[in-house]
Amino acid sequence: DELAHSGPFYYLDVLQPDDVARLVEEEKIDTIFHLAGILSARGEANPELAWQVNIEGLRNMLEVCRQQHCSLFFPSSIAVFGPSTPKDLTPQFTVQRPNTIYGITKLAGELLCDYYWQRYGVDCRSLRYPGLISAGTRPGGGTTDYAVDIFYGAVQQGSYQCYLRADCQLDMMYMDDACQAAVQLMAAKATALTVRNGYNVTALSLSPAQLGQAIAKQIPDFTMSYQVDPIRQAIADSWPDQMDDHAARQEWNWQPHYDLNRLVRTMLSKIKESMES
Ligand code: VAH
Repeated sequence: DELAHSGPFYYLDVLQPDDVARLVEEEKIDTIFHLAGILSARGEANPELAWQVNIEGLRNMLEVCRQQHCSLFFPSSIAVFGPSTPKDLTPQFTVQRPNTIYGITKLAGELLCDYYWQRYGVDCRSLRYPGLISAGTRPGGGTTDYAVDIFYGAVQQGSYQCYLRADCQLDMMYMDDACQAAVQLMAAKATALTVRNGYNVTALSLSPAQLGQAIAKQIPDFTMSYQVDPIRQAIADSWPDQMDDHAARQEWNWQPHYDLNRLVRTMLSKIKESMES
């Protein structure tokens, strides 16, 4: 509701480029943060939809940006890496053979953005996000969603049953850091950037057990149990344990501000607040 009343608000379908182009012209948009996408677990359940929204939707945005000289922010993901990618300190440039339709669409999206930059000079910029943790909206269809749902379980039931293994290490980031990184990247001098397909960015490398222990420090009676979902576990196992994001830190001063304890305290207080209102 807050977002809807924070400025002009329109419903758009990213698969209807003419509507997008008309709005860009009417509202004199100069930068598009293109966040519409089908996430990993939901994509595996509906690959056709994931391809349509994630690729056709992106291509439509790139065409609008090319024709109307807008800049484009494209959210890539750790999902662009696959089982053959080095898992520890995953390099900025390395093997990318994702085996999920979501990862394939994000990798193709990165290459499409790079192409529009090289071929047409469209100012495309992108971040390879880790799992994002936010109290603003409930997650939908991601593999890293456990890292959000666990907080609701902790506040509402004092317990959480996790669908990933206790030791499943994944990169994570609090949403405020994710938004800050996107705005900072789009504000950076173009001459400072050497990467146009997607910067590695991360804040925390976390397992469900580590997250549960940090929550238990704030809610002593909190308990965790595990019921592994083989589909989402297989997706998570194909992703890095921890990315190397030194390129982002060096080229445009990326720096997370939420460590694990601050993230846990903030999430618990925001969720308790939303329950009371
Ligand atoms: C997902 N949260 O789980 C998304 C993300 C790092 C994964 O792209 O699908």
